[in-house]
Amino acid sequence: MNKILLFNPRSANNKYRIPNSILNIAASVEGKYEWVIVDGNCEHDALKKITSYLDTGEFRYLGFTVIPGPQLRQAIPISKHIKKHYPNTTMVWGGYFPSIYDQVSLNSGYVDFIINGPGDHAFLQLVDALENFQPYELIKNLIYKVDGKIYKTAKADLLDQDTLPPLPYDKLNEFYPIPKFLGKTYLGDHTLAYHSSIGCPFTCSFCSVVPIYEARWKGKSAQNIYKDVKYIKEKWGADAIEFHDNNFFVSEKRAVEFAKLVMNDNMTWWGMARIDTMDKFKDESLELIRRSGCKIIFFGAESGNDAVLEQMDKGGTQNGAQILRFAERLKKFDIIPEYSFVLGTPAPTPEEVMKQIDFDIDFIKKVKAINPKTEIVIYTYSPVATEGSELYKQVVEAGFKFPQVLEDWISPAWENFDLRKNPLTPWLKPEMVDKIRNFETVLNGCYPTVTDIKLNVIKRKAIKLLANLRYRTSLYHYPYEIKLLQKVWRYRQPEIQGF
Ligand code: B12
Ligand code: SF4
Repeated sequence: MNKILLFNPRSANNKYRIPNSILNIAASVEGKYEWVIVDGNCEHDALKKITSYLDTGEFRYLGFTVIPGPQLRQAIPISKHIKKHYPNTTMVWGGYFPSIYDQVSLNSGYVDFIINGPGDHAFLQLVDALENFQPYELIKNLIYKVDGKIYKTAKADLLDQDTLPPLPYDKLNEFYPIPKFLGKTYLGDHTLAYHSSIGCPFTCSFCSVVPIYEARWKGKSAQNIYKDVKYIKEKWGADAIEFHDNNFFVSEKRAVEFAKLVMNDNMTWWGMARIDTMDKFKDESLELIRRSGCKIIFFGAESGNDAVLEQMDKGGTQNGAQILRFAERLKKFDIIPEYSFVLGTPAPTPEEVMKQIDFDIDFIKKVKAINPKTEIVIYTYSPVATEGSELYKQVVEAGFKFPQVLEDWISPAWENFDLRKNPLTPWLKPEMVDKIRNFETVLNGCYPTVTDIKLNVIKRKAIKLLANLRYRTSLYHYPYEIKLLQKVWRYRQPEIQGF
Protein backbone atom coordinates (compact mmCIF):
# COMPACT_ATOMS: atom_id res chain seq x y z
CA MET A 1 0.00 0.00 0.00
CA ASN A 2 1.34 3.42 -0.93
CA LYS A 3 2.08 5.94 1.80
CA ILE A 4 0.96 9.55 2.32
CA LEU A 5 3.09 12.62 2.95
CA LEU A 6 1.35 15.67 4.44
CA PHE A 7 3.09 19.02 4.17
CA ASN A 8 2.47 22.29 6.00
CA PRO A 9 4.42 24.95 4.04
CA ARG A 10 6.18 27.59 6.13
CA SER A 11 3.78 30.23 7.40
CA ALA A 12 5.67 31.73 10.32
CA ASN A 13 9.31 32.58 10.90
CA ASN A 14 9.58 31.57 14.50
CA LYS A 15 6.23 31.29 16.23
CA TYR A 16 5.22 27.76 15.33
CA ARG A 17 1.67 26.60 15.77
CA ILE A 18 0.28 23.10 15.72
CA PRO A 19 -0.34 22.42 12.00
CA ASN A 20 -4.05 21.80 12.55
CA SER A 21 -5.03 21.70 8.87
CA ILE A 22 -2.90 18.67 8.00
CA LEU A 23 -3.30 17.15 11.45
CA ASN A 24 -7.02 16.84 10.72
CA ILE A 25 -6.20 15.10 7.44
CA ALA A 26 -3.72 12.83 9.22
CA ALA A 27 -6.50 11.91 11.68
CA SER A 28 -8.76 10.95 8.79
CA VAL A 29 -6.28 8.43 7.33
CA GLU A 30 -4.81 7.20 10.63
CA GLY A 31 -5.00 3.42 10.92
CA LYS A 32 -5.80 3.03 7.20
CA TYR A 33 -2.65 4.33 5.51
CA GLU A 34 0.84 5.04 6.74
CA TRP A 35 1.50 8.77 6.79
CA VAL A 36 4.20 11.26 7.67
CA ILE A 37 4.08 14.97 8.38
CA VAL A 38 6.60 17.55 7.19
CA ASP A 39 6.18 20.95 8.79
CA GLY A 40 7.85 23.73 6.82
CA ASN A 41 7.84 25.90 9.94
CA CYS A 42 10.19 23.47 11.68
CA GLU A 43 12.47 22.49 8.78
CA HIS A 44 15.50 24.40 7.49
CA ASP A 45 15.19 22.68 4.16
CA ALA A 46 11.68 21.34 3.65
CA LEU A 47 12.34 20.17 0.09
CA LYS A 48 15.28 18.05 1.25
CA LYS A 49 13.14 16.48 3.97
CA ILE A 50 10.31 15.75 1.51
CA THR A 51 12.60 14.23 -1.12
CA SER A 52 14.26 12.07 1.54
CA TYR A 53 10.84 10.45 2.01
CA LEU A 54 10.03 10.29 -1.70
CA ASP A 55 13.38 8.67 -2.49
CA THR A 56 12.28 5.58 -0.57
CA GLY A 57 9.75 4.97 -3.37
CA GLU A 58 7.08 4.24 -0.74
CA PHE A 59 5.14 7.47 -1.01
CA ARG A 60 2.64 8.15 -3.75
CA TYR A 61 0.25 10.73 -2.27
CA LEU A 62 1.23 14.23 -1.24
CA GLY A 63 -1.20 16.49 0.60
CA PHE A 64 -0.24 20.18 0.81
CA THR A 65 -2.24 22.71 2.81
CA VAL A 66 -2.14 26.17 1.28
CA ILE A 67 -3.38 29.60 2.37
CA PRO A 68 -2.55 32.72 0.34
CA GLY A 69 0.66 34.53 1.22
CA PRO A 70 3.88 33.07 2.55
CA GLN A 71 2.75 29.44 2.32
CA LEU A 72 2.73 29.75 -1.47
CA ARG A 73 6.44 30.55 -1.39
CA GLN A 74 7.16 26.92 -0.51
CA ALA A 75 4.05 25.26 -1.92
CA ILE A 76 4.64 26.42 -5.50
CA PRO A 77 8.34 25.62 -6.09
CA ILE A 78 8.22 22.39 -4.09
CA SER A 79 5.14 21.08 -5.95
CA LYS A 80 6.78 21.98 -9.25
CA HIS A 81 9.98 20.19 -8.31
CA ILE A 82 8.10 17.08 -7.21
CA LYS A 83 6.05 16.87 -10.40
CA LYS A 84 9.26 17.09 -12.43
CA HIS A 85 11.38 14.64 -10.47
CA TYR A 86 8.72 12.26 -9.12
CA PRO A 87 6.11 12.17 -11.91
CA ASN A 88 4.37 9.10 -10.50
CA THR A 89 3.24 10.87 -7.35
CA THR A 90 -0.20 12.45 -6.92
CA MET A 91 -0.25 16.03 -5.68
CA VAL A 92 -3.32 17.09 -3.70
CA TRP A 93 -3.73 20.66 -2.50
CA GLY A 94 -6.26 21.60 0.19
CA GLY A 95 -7.10 24.72 2.21
CA TYR A 96 -8.38 28.20 1.40
CA PHE A 97 -6.09 29.04 -1.51
CA PRO A 98 -6.81 26.16 -3.91
CA SER A 99 -10.47 25.99 -2.88
CA ILE A 100 -10.97 29.60 -3.99
CA TYR A 101 -8.39 29.85 -6.77
CA ASP A 102 -8.93 26.41 -8.29
CA GLN A 103 -8.31 27.28 -11.95
CA VAL A 104 -4.94 28.91 -11.47
CA SER A 105 -3.88 26.03 -9.18
CA LEU A 106 -4.89 23.22 -11.56
CA ASN A 107 -3.69 25.07 -14.68
CA SER A 108 -0.18 25.11 -13.20
CA GLY A 109 0.14 21.50 -14.29
CA TYR A 110 1.69 20.35 -11.00
CA VAL A 111 -1.42 20.13 -8.83
CA ASP A 112 -3.46 17.02 -9.64
CA PHE A 113 -6.43 17.37 -7.27
CA ILE A 114 -7.93 20.00 -5.01
CA ILE A 115 -9.97 19.24 -1.92
CA ASN A 116 -12.59 21.96 -1.91
CA GLY A 117 -13.30 22.85 1.74
CA PRO A 118 -13.30 20.21 4.48
CA GLY A 119 -11.09 17.25 3.65
CA ASP A 120 -11.97 14.95 6.52
CA HIS A 121 -13.79 12.45 4.28
CA ALA A 122 -12.82 13.57 0.78
CA PHE A 123 -9.07 12.95 1.06
CA LEU A 124 -9.39 9.38 2.32
CA GLN A 125 -12.04 8.61 -0.32
CA LEU A 126 -9.78 9.98 -3.05
CA VAL A 127 -6.77 7.95 -1.93
CA ASP A 128 -8.97 4.82 -1.63
CA ALA A 129 -10.28 5.36 -5.15
CA LEU A 130 -6.82 5.89 -6.65
CA GLU A 131 -5.31 2.94 -4.77
CA ASN A 132 -8.07 0.62 -5.97
CA PHE A 133 -8.35 2.02 -9.51
CA GLN A 134 -11.92 3.09 -8.76
CA PRO A 135 -13.66 6.18 -10.15
CA TYR A 136 -13.32 9.34 -8.06
CA GLU A 137 -15.79 11.54 -9.94
CA LEU A 138 -18.55 11.13 -7.36
CA ILE A 139 -16.46 12.04 -4.33
CA LYS A 140 -17.78 15.26 -2.84
CA ASN A 141 -15.60 18.35 -2.25
CA LEU A 142 -13.26 17.51 -5.12
CA ILE A 143 -11.91 19.65 -7.99
CA TYR A 144 -9.89 18.10 -10.81
CA LYS A 145 -9.03 18.61 -14.46
CA VAL A 146 -9.56 16.18 -17.33
CA ASP A 147 -8.69 16.98 -20.95
CA GLY A 148 -8.27 20.65 -20.16
CA LYS A 149 -11.65 20.97 -18.44
CA ILE A 150 -12.05 21.65 -14.72
CA TYR A 151 -14.71 19.69 -12.82
CA LYS A 152 -16.10 20.54 -9.38
CA THR A 153 -18.06 17.88 -7.56
CA ALA A 154 -20.95 18.61 -5.18
CA LYS A 155 -20.24 20.03 -1.74
CA ALA A 156 -20.75 17.63 1.18
CA ASP A 157 -22.82 18.58 4.22
CA LEU A 158 -20.67 19.74 7.10
CA LEU A 159 -19.78 16.82 9.34
CA ASP A 160 -20.82 16.58 12.96
CA GLN A 161 -17.48 17.65 14.47
CA ASP A 162 -17.90 15.33 17.44
CA THR A 163 -17.83 12.32 15.13
CA LEU A 164 -14.38 13.14 13.77
CA PRO A 165 -11.51 10.90 14.88
CA PRO A 166 -9.20 12.28 17.60
CA LEU A 167 -6.28 14.36 16.40
CA PRO A 168 -3.08 12.24 16.41
CA TYR A 169 -1.12 14.48 18.77
CA ASP A 170 1.09 11.64 20.01
CA LYS A 171 2.16 10.74 16.52
CA LEU A 172 2.78 14.39 15.64
CA ASN A 173 4.99 14.46 18.71
CA GLU A 174 7.13 11.71 17.15
CA PHE A 175 7.85 13.96 14.14
CA TYR A 176 8.12 17.27 15.98
CA PRO A 177 7.97 17.60 19.77
CA ILE A 178 4.61 19.13 20.73
CA PRO A 179 6.18 21.60 23.22
CA LYS A 180 7.85 23.23 20.21
CA PHE A 181 4.38 24.24 19.02
CA LEU A 182 3.27 25.60 22.40
CA GLY A 183 4.90 29.00 22.07
CA LYS A 184 5.15 31.93 24.43
CA THR A 185 2.56 34.58 23.66
CA TYR A 186 0.78 37.40 25.42
CA LEU A 187 -1.66 34.74 26.66
CA GLY A 188 0.82 32.38 28.29
CA ASP A 189 4.16 30.61 28.22
CA HIS A 190 2.87 27.55 26.37
CA THR A 191 0.08 28.50 24.00
CA LEU A 192 -1.97 25.85 22.25
CA ALA A 193 -3.61 26.61 18.88
CA TYR A 194 -6.93 24.82 18.76
CA HIS A 195 -9.70 24.75 16.15
CA SER A 196 -13.07 23.87 17.66
CA SER A 197 -15.52 24.60 14.84
CA ILE A 198 -15.66 24.96 11.08
CA GLY A 199 -17.31 27.55 8.87
CA CYS A 200 -19.37 30.55 9.93
CA PRO A 201 -23.12 31.23 9.68
CA PHE A 202 -22.64 34.71 8.17
CA THR A 203 -21.98 35.99 4.66
CA CYS A 204 -19.70 39.04 4.90
CA SER A 205 -18.97 39.98 1.32
CA PHE A 206 -15.18 40.38 1.77
CA CYS A 207 -14.56 37.11 3.59
CA SER A 208 -12.97 33.95 2.20
CA VAL A 209 -14.87 31.71 4.58
CA VAL A 210 -18.11 32.45 2.72
CA PRO A 211 -17.41 30.82 -0.69
CA ILE A 212 -16.18 27.69 1.05
CA TYR A 213 -18.65 27.24 3.87
CA GLU A 214 -21.68 29.00 2.36
CA ALA A 215 -23.02 30.29 5.69
CA ARG A 216 -22.74 26.94 7.44
CA TRP A 217 -21.13 26.29 10.81
CA LYS A 218 -20.57 23.20 12.97
CA GLY A 219 -18.80 23.11 16.31
CA LYS A 220 -17.42 20.45 18.60
CA SER A 221 -19.18 20.16 21.93
CA ALA A 222 -17.69 22.01 24.90
CA GLN A 223 -16.92 18.63 26.52
CA ASN A 224 -14.89 17.44 23.55
CA ILE A 225 -12.93 20.66 23.32
CA TYR A 226 -12.21 20.48 27.01
CA LYS A 227 -11.08 16.85 26.74
CA ASP A 228 -8.41 17.80 24.15
CA VAL A 229 -7.33 20.90 26.05
CA LYS A 230 -6.98 18.95 29.28
CA TYR A 231 -4.96 16.23 27.52
CA ILE A 232 -2.48 18.70 26.08
CA LYS A 233 -2.29 20.61 29.31
CA GLU A 234 -1.55 17.52 31.37
CA LYS A 235 0.77 15.83 28.89
CA TRP A 236 2.71 18.80 27.51
CA GLY A 237 2.01 21.69 29.85
CA ALA A 238 -0.16 24.08 27.77
CA ASP A 239 -1.26 27.05 29.87
CA ALA A 240 -3.11 29.13 27.25
CA ILE A 241 -5.30 28.59 24.20
CA GLU A 242 -5.68 30.48 20.93
CA PHE A 243 -8.96 29.34 19.40
CA HIS A 244 -8.44 29.54 15.64
CA ASP A 245 -12.12 29.13 14.74
CA ASN A 246 -13.44 31.73 12.32
CA ASN A 247 -16.16 32.42 14.84
CA PHE A 248 -15.72 30.69 18.21
CA PHE A 249 -18.64 32.41 19.90
CA VAL A 250 -21.49 31.49 17.53
CA SER A 251 -23.26 29.66 20.36
CA GLU A 252 -23.53 31.37 23.74
CA LYS A 253 -24.47 28.04 25.32
CA ARG A 254 -21.35 26.28 24.02
CA ALA A 255 -19.05 29.16 25.01
CA VAL A 256 -20.50 29.29 28.52
CA GLU A 257 -20.30 25.50 28.91
CA PHE A 258 -16.66 25.56 27.88
CA ALA A 259 -15.97 28.47 30.25
CA LYS A 260 -17.48 26.49 33.15
CA LEU A 261 -15.42 23.41 32.31
CA VAL A 262 -12.11 25.25 32.04
CA MET A 263 -12.81 27.56 35.00
CA ASN A 264 -10.40 25.93 37.46
CA ASP A 265 -7.62 25.02 35.05
CA ASN A 266 -5.83 28.33 35.17
CA MET A 267 -5.80 28.61 31.37
CA THR A 268 -5.86 31.96 29.56
CA TRP A 269 -7.72 31.92 26.27
CA TRP A 270 -8.59 33.96 23.18
CA GLY A 271 -11.03 33.55 20.30
CA MET A 272 -12.71 35.32 17.38
CA ALA A 273 -16.27 36.64 17.43
CA ARG A 274 -18.85 38.98 15.95
CA ILE A 275 -19.83 42.11 17.81
CA ASP A 276 -23.54 41.80 17.05
CA THR A 277 -23.59 38.17 18.24
CA MET A 278 -21.69 38.78 21.47
CA ASP A 279 -23.57 41.96 22.23
CA LYS A 280 -26.58 39.68 22.74
CA PHE A 281 -24.73 37.58 25.34
CA LYS A 282 -26.03 38.00 28.87
CA ASP A 283 -23.89 39.89 31.38
CA GLU A 284 -23.52 36.67 33.44
CA SER A 285 -22.14 34.88 30.38
CA LEU A 286 -19.56 37.58 29.64
CA GLU A 287 -18.56 37.66 33.28
CA LEU A 288 -18.17 33.89 33.39
CA ILE A 289 -16.22 33.80 30.14
CA ARG A 290 -13.77 36.36 31.54
CA ARG A 291 -13.47 34.59 34.89
CA SER A 292 -12.63 31.33 33.10
CA GLY A 293 -9.53 32.99 31.59
CA CYS A 294 -10.71 34.66 28.38
CA LYS A 295 -8.71 37.89 28.41
CA ILE A 296 -9.02 39.18 24.89
CA ILE A 297 -11.46 38.59 22.02
CA PHE A 298 -10.93 39.41 18.34
CA PHE A 299 -13.87 41.13 16.63
CA GLY A 300 -14.37 42.07 13.00
CA ALA A 301 -15.52 45.67 13.52
CA GLU A 302 -14.61 46.41 9.86
CA SER A 303 -15.90 50.01 9.67
CA GLY A 304 -17.80 52.60 11.67
CA ASN A 305 -19.82 53.66 8.66
CA ASP A 306 -23.23 51.98 8.40
CA ALA A 307 -23.32 52.25 4.60
CA VAL A 308 -19.97 50.48 4.32
CA LEU A 309 -21.11 47.84 6.81
CA GLU A 310 -24.09 47.33 4.52
CA GLN A 311 -21.75 47.00 1.51
CA MET A 312 -19.86 44.35 3.48
CA ASP A 313 -23.08 42.53 4.30
CA LYS A 314 -22.66 43.33 7.98
CA GLY A 315 -25.35 45.96 7.74
CA GLY A 316 -28.58 45.56 9.57
CA THR A 317 -27.06 43.46 12.30
CA GLN A 318 -23.92 45.47 13.09
CA ASN A 319 -23.62 49.25 13.12
CA GLY A 320 -21.24 51.99 14.15
CA ALA A 321 -23.11 52.97 17.31
CA GLN A 322 -23.14 49.36 18.47
CA ILE A 323 -19.39 48.97 17.85
CA LEU A 324 -18.70 51.94 20.16
CA ARG A 325 -21.24 50.85 22.77
CA PHE A 326 -19.84 47.34 22.86
CA ALA A 327 -16.25 48.59 23.38
CA GLU A 328 -17.61 50.45 26.40
CA ARG A 329 -19.58 47.43 27.62
CA LEU A 330 -16.54 45.13 27.61
CA LYS A 331 -14.65 47.47 29.95
CA LYS A 332 -16.93 46.37 32.76
CA PHE A 333 -15.85 42.74 32.30
CA ASP A 334 -12.15 43.51 31.83
CA ILE A 335 -12.17 41.77 28.44
CA ILE A 336 -9.90 43.46 25.90
CA PRO A 337 -11.66 43.86 22.56
CA GLU A 338 -9.34 43.39 19.60
CA TYR A 339 -11.15 45.27 16.83
CA SER A 340 -10.12 44.68 13.25
CA PHE A 341 -10.94 47.26 10.57
CA VAL A 342 -10.91 46.90 6.80
CA LEU A 343 -10.09 50.21 5.11
CA GLY A 344 -10.08 51.02 1.42
CA THR A 345 -13.28 49.46 0.09
CA PRO A 346 -14.41 50.67 -3.38
CA ALA A 347 -16.55 53.76 -3.86
CA PRO A 348 -17.79 55.58 -7.01
CA THR A 349 -15.13 58.34 -6.89
CA PRO A 350 -11.60 58.70 -5.46
CA GLU A 351 -12.88 61.53 -3.22
CA GLU A 352 -15.40 59.18 -1.67
CA VAL A 353 -12.79 56.46 -1.12
CA MET A 354 -10.61 59.01 0.70
CA LYS A 355 -13.56 60.39 2.66
CA GLN A 356 -14.36 56.91 3.86
CA ILE A 357 -10.76 56.32 4.97
CA ASP A 358 -10.83 59.62 6.90
CA PHE A 359 -14.14 58.66 8.47
CA ASP A 360 -12.79 55.36 9.74
CA ILE A 361 -9.59 56.92 11.04
CA ASP A 362 -11.75 59.27 13.12
CA PHE A 363 -13.96 56.40 14.16
CA ILE A 364 -10.98 54.33 15.36
CA LYS A 365 -9.91 57.32 17.46
CA LYS A 366 -13.40 57.43 18.98
CA VAL A 367 -13.15 53.73 19.88
CA LYS A 368 -9.79 54.40 21.53
CA ALA A 369 -11.21 57.34 23.45
CA ILE A 370 -14.07 55.19 24.78
CA ASN A 371 -11.96 52.16 25.64
CA PRO A 372 -8.22 52.86 25.31
CA LYS A 373 -7.40 49.20 25.91
CA THR A 374 -9.06 48.22 22.63
CA GLU A 375 -6.47 46.66 20.34
CA ILE A 376 -6.81 47.91 16.78
CA VAL A 377 -5.82 45.84 13.76
CA ILE A 378 -6.02 47.61 10.39
CA TYR A 379 -6.26 45.68 7.13
CA THR A 380 -6.40 47.23 3.69
CA TYR A 381 -9.24 45.69 1.74
CA SER A 382 -7.88 42.90 -0.48
CA PRO A 383 -10.60 41.33 -2.59
CA VAL A 384 -11.48 37.68 -2.26
CA ALA A 385 -13.40 36.00 -5.09
CA THR A 386 -16.76 36.00 -3.30
CA GLU A 387 -18.71 35.43 -6.52
CA GLY A 388 -22.26 36.72 -6.40
CA SER A 389 -21.69 39.38 -3.72
CA GLU A 390 -22.45 43.03 -4.53
CA LEU A 391 -19.00 44.04 -3.29
CA TYR A 392 -17.17 41.61 -5.56
CA LYS A 393 -19.23 42.83 -8.50
CA GLN A 394 -17.96 46.38 -7.78
CA VAL A 395 -14.42 45.03 -7.57
CA VAL A 396 -14.60 43.33 -10.98
CA GLU A 397 -16.27 46.36 -12.55
CA ALA A 398 -13.40 48.50 -11.30
CA GLY A 399 -11.04 46.36 -13.42
CA PHE A 400 -9.41 44.28 -10.68
CA LYS A 401 -7.99 40.89 -11.76
CA PHE A 402 -6.31 38.07 -9.84
CA PRO A 403 -3.08 36.57 -11.30
CA GLN A 404 -3.73 34.11 -14.10
CA VAL A 405 -0.50 32.18 -13.58
CA LEU A 406 0.23 30.44 -10.28
CA GLU A 407 3.84 31.68 -10.02
CA ASP A 408 2.63 35.30 -10.20
CA TRP A 409 1.08 34.84 -6.76
CA ILE A 410 4.59 34.82 -5.30
CA SER A 411 5.72 38.02 -6.98
CA PRO A 412 6.49 40.72 -4.37
CA ALA A 413 3.44 42.80 -5.35
CA TRP A 414 1.02 39.93 -4.84
CA GLU A 415 2.63 38.88 -1.60
CA ASN A 416 1.84 42.33 -0.26
CA PHE A 417 -1.68 41.89 -1.51
CA ASP A 418 -1.98 38.65 0.42
CA LEU A 419 -0.78 40.26 3.59
CA ARG A 420 -3.56 42.80 3.16
CA LYS A 421 -1.04 45.60 3.35
CA ASN A 422 -0.85 47.02 -0.13
CA PRO A 423 -3.55 45.66 -2.39
CA LEU A 424 -3.44 46.21 -6.12
CA THR A 425 -6.98 47.52 -6.24
CA PRO A 426 -7.47 50.15 -8.96
CA TRP A 427 -9.55 52.52 -6.80
CA LEU A 428 -6.93 52.81 -4.07
CA LYS A 429 -4.39 55.50 -4.93
CA PRO A 430 -0.86 55.52 -3.43
CA GLU A 431 -1.71 58.52 -1.22
CA MET A 432 -4.63 56.56 0.25
CA VAL A 433 -2.47 53.54 1.03
CA ASP A 434 0.09 55.91 2.57
CA LYS A 435 -2.54 57.55 4.72
CA ILE A 436 -3.77 54.21 6.06
CA ARG A 437 -0.27 52.89 6.77
CA ASN A 438 0.96 56.18 8.28
CA PHE A 439 -2.04 56.42 10.55
CA GLU A 440 -1.45 52.81 11.59
CA THR A 441 2.18 53.62 12.42
CA VAL A 442 1.18 56.61 14.56
CA LEU A 443 -1.63 54.66 16.25
CA ASN A 444 0.65 51.72 17.03
CA GLY A 445 3.20 54.20 18.37
CA CYS A 446 0.65 55.84 20.62
CA TYR A 447 -0.92 52.57 21.74
CA PRO A 448 1.63 49.74 21.32
CA THR A 449 -0.07 46.36 21.23
CA VAL A 450 -0.19 44.43 24.51
CA THR A 451 0.51 41.28 22.51
CA ASP A 452 4.12 42.40 21.93
CA ILE A 453 5.70 40.78 24.94
CA LYS A 454 9.22 41.90 24.01
CA LEU A 455 8.37 45.60 24.18
CA ASN A 456 9.25 46.66 27.74
CA VAL A 457 7.92 49.67 29.68
CA ILE A 458 10.77 51.98 28.70
CA LYS A 459 10.45 51.19 24.98
CA ARG A 460 6.69 51.65 25.16
CA LYS A 461 7.10 55.04 26.83
CA ALA A 462 9.65 56.21 24.28
CA ILE A 463 7.50 55.29 21.29
CA LYS A 464 4.41 56.82 22.90
CA LEU A 465 6.19 60.06 23.57
CA LEU A 466 7.11 60.38 19.91
CA ALA A 467 3.70 59.41 18.60
CA ASN A 468 1.39 61.29 20.98
CA LEU A 469 1.70 64.73 19.45
CA ARG A 470 1.13 63.39 15.94
CA TYR A 471 -1.91 61.45 17.11
CA ARG A 472 -3.48 64.42 18.89
CA THR A 473 -2.90 66.80 15.99
CA SER A 474 -3.77 64.23 13.29
CA LEU A 475 -0.35 64.69 11.71
CA TYR A 476 0.31 61.33 10.13
CA HIS A 477 2.64 62.23 7.24
CA TYR A 478 6.11 60.62 7.09
CA PRO A 479 6.25 59.12 10.61
CA TYR A 480 9.82 57.94 9.99
CA GLU A 481 10.99 58.44 13.56
CA ILE A 482 8.30 56.02 14.86
CA LYS A 483 8.96 53.57 12.05
CA LEU A 484 12.65 53.57 12.89
CA LEU A 485 12.01 52.64 16.52
CA GLN A 486 9.48 50.00 15.51
CA LYS A 487 12.03 48.54 13.15
CA VAL A 488 14.87 48.59 15.65
CA TRP A 489 12.67 47.04 18.35
CA ARG A 490 10.98 44.68 15.89
CA TYR A 491 7.49 45.85 16.74
CA ARG A 492 4.99 43.00 16.47
CA GLN A 493 2.10 43.23 14.00
CA PRO A 494 -0.64 40.80 15.04
CA GLU A 495 -2.31 40.93 11.61
CA ILE A 496 0.76 39.39 9.95
CA GLN A 497 2.48 37.47 12.69
CA GLY A 498 -0.66 35.98 14.15
CA PHE A 499 -3.45 37.87 15.86
C1 B12 B 1 -3.82 29.62 12.01
C2 B12 B 1 -4.02 30.62 10.89
C3 B12 B 1 -2.93 31.29 10.44
C4 B12 B 1 -1.53 31.05 10.99
C5 B12 B 1 -0.80 29.95 10.26
C6 B12 B 1 -1.57 29.25 9.22
C7 B12 B 1 -0.95 27.95 8.81
N1 B12 B 1 -1.62 27.24 7.98
O1 B12 B 1 0.12 27.59 9.23
C8 B12 B 1 -0.89 32.44 10.78
C9 B12 B 1 -1.14 33.26 12.01
C10 B12 B 1 0.60 32.46 10.50
C11 B12 B 1 -1.74 32.96 9.63
C12 B12 B 1 -1.34 33.97 8.85
C13 B12 B 1 -2.09 34.47 7.81
N2 B12 B 1 -3.33 34.08 7.47
CO1 B12 B 1 -4.32 32.76 8.39
N3 B12 B 1 -5.46 31.70 9.36
C14 B12 B 1 -5.29 30.85 10.33
C15 B12 B 1 -6.64 30.30 10.78
C16 B12 B 1 -7.09 31.13 11.98
C17 B12 B 1 -6.70 28.84 11.17
C18 B12 B 1 -6.17 27.85 10.14
C19 B12 B 1 -6.36 26.47 10.68
O2 B12 B 1 -5.49 25.92 11.32
N4 B12 B 1 -7.54 25.90 10.51
C20 B12 B 1 -7.88 24.59 11.06
C21 B12 B 1 -8.12 23.57 9.99
C22 B12 B 1 -8.66 22.31 10.62
O3 B12 B 1 -9.06 24.07 9.07
P1 B12 B 1 -8.67 24.26 7.55
O4 B12 B 1 -7.32 24.81 7.41
O5 B12 B 1 -9.75 24.95 6.87
O6 B12 B 1 -8.59 22.74 7.04
C23 B12 B 1 -9.67 22.01 6.55
C24 B12 B 1 -9.93 22.23 5.07
O7 B12 B 1 -9.60 23.50 4.60
C25 B12 B 1 -9.18 21.15 4.38
N5 B12 B 1 -7.75 21.28 4.18
C26 B12 B 1 -6.89 22.21 4.56
N6 B12 B 1 -5.66 21.90 4.21
C27 B12 B 1 -5.70 20.72 3.58
C28 B12 B 1 -4.70 19.95 3.01
C29 B12 B 1 -5.04 18.75 2.40
C30 B12 B 1 -3.99 17.92 1.81
C31 B12 B 1 -6.39 18.34 2.36
C32 B12 B 1 -6.75 17.10 1.74
C33 B12 B 1 -7.40 19.12 2.92
C34 B12 B 1 -7.04 20.31 3.54
O8 B12 B 1 -9.39 20.07 5.28
C35 B12 B 1 -9.24 20.55 6.64
C36 B12 B 1 -10.09 19.74 7.55
O9 B12 B 1 -11.43 19.78 7.19
C37 B12 B 1 -7.52 30.57 9.53
C38 B12 B 1 -8.98 30.76 9.80
C39 B12 B 1 -9.64 29.43 10.05
N7 B12 B 1 -10.41 29.39 11.09
O10 B12 B 1 -9.46 28.45 9.37
C40 B12 B 1 -6.87 31.81 8.95
C41 B12 B 1 -6.86 32.00 7.44
C42 B12 B 1 -6.56 30.68 6.79
N8 B12 B 1 -5.75 32.92 7.23
C43 B12 B 1 -5.96 33.74 6.28
C44 B12 B 1 -5.05 34.72 5.85
C45 B12 B 1 -5.50 35.63 4.72
C46 B12 B 1 -3.79 34.82 6.43
C47 B12 B 1 -2.72 35.76 5.95
C48 B12 B 1 -2.26 35.30 4.57
C49 B12 B 1 -3.10 37.20 5.90
C50 B12 B 1 -3.50 37.82 7.14
N9 B12 B 1 -3.11 39.03 7.21
O11 B12 B 1 -4.14 37.22 8.01
C51 B12 B 1 -1.59 35.58 6.98
C52 B12 B 1 -0.30 35.28 6.27
C53 B12 B 1 0.88 35.64 7.05
C54 B12 B 1 1.76 34.45 7.22
N10 B12 B 1 2.84 34.64 7.93
O12 B12 B 1 1.50 33.37 6.72
C55 B12 B 1 -7.32 33.56 5.68
C56 B12 B 1 -7.29 32.89 4.30
C57 B12 B 1 -8.13 33.70 3.39
C58 B12 B 1 -8.03 33.42 1.95
N11 B12 B 1 -8.21 34.45 1.15
O13 B12 B 1 -7.78 32.34 1.53
C59 B12 B 1 -8.06 32.78 6.79
C60 B12 B 1 -9.18 31.88 6.29
C61 B12 B 1 -8.62 33.83 7.80
C62 B12 B 1 -9.74 34.67 7.22
N12 B12 B 1 -10.98 34.37 7.58
O14 B12 B 1 -9.50 35.59 6.49
N13 B12 B 1 -2.91 32.31 9.55
S1 SF4 C 1 -18.45 36.84 10.64
FE1 SF4 C 1 -16.24 36.75 10.29
S2 SF4 C 1 -15.83 34.65 9.59
FE2 SF4 C 1 -18.03 35.00 9.44
S3 SF4 C 1 -18.38 35.60 7.32
FE3 SF4 C 1 -18.13 37.48 8.52
S4 SF4 C 1 -15.95 37.96 8.46
FE4 SF4 C 1 -16.19 35.84 7.74
